[in-house]
Amino acid sequence: MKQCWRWFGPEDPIKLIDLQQVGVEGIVTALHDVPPGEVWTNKSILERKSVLSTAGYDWDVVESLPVSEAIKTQTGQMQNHLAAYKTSLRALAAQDIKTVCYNFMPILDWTRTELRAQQPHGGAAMLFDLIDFAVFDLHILERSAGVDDYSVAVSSAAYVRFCGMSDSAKTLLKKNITAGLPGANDSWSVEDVRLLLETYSGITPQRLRANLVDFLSEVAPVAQELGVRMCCHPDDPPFSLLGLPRVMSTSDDYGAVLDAVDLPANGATLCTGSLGVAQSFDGPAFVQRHGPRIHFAHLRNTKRIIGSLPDMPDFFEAAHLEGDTDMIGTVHALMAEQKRRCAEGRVDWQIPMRPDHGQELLSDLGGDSTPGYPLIGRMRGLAELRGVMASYSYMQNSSYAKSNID
Ligand code: DNO
Repeated sequence: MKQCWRWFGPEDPIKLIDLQQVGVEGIVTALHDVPPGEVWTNKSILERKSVLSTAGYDWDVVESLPVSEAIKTQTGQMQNHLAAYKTSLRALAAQDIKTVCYNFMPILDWTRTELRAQQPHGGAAMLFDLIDFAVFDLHILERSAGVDDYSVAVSSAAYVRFCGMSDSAKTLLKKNITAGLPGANDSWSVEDVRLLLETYSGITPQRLRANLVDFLSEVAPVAQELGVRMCCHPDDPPFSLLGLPRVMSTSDDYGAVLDAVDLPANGATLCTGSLGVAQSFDGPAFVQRHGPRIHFAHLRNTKRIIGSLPDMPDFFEAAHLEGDTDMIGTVHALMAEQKRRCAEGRVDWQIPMRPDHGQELLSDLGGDSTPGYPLIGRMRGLAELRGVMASYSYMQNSSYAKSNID
């Protein structure tokens, strides 16, 4: 797989040129300053491309070309936003940038309650705790329908925790949860979040899925013609929060959406960290089922916390080879998929991957990296994943392995 790295653009505290030392082969980035629904111009794409090429890199994957809320809810400026989306795809394809990731999560992108939870080894990791989340939902946001979404045990524990929380702890919790909102650097007020939630009243999961299929029916044929591979990122975490619908949480969700618009351009981003929070997730089986349509892989591991609820588990972001996901099996399955594509003569045989997220380790601690995206933690993740890939190739190709290793 092509060993890529997410870089947030010139504002990223990690310098592109340093990534050569990390062994990074390709870059995943986006024009984060362009609001969803607006066109990515040729000029801005070219500018970013030339910054990358000065450091010796191609722009391998766009993550993300965001889908606006108007498209997700089919309201307001939807038609203009769809037109802008297609224009941006054409501009990207004209620069030979052909892999485009997006997600269809309402309002929230990823959600965690702690961004830097101390780990026994001294580093820090992102974490989701349902009771903290319920404190935010029931007592900070005061969402009235929230009471129906939690068991009595969770609601009571949330009440007790809220009563014992200092004002600064409440502010930090709000900040951590809203870090996954669009434009996360702005400060979101509780009122802003309430207004956003209202835009989804009456949108059931069935309706949201239909809206996703409508979006793909419009856009995937254009992508197909341009040779662009679109790849939908799963819900993170893979269950409903704040009463919002979620429709890309399981392998079956992917099956339904990939079948509904049956074009190679309508593909998947396999994010093992997001999907892997669900107990039912089976990484190698996901690759076996959807392999030809996986255009991008986010390799990350999570560990469910023992004793938490099976359907809405607490979890933390584990080291890449240490969580609940069978990472080695998943990487092997992806490598086998590449081999299959080569045999088929597919030009896009190589799957771009990136070490998704990383724990904060050593000199990452106390630094200013984007939550989940520290240098050393991701470098450790990439090094471990590279080892798995290298040993797979070795076992496949070396004559020594063939004759001496069972
Ligand atoms: C979290 C990421 C997500 C993902 C987008 C894709 O760190 O995996 O933000 O990039 O949801 O659209």
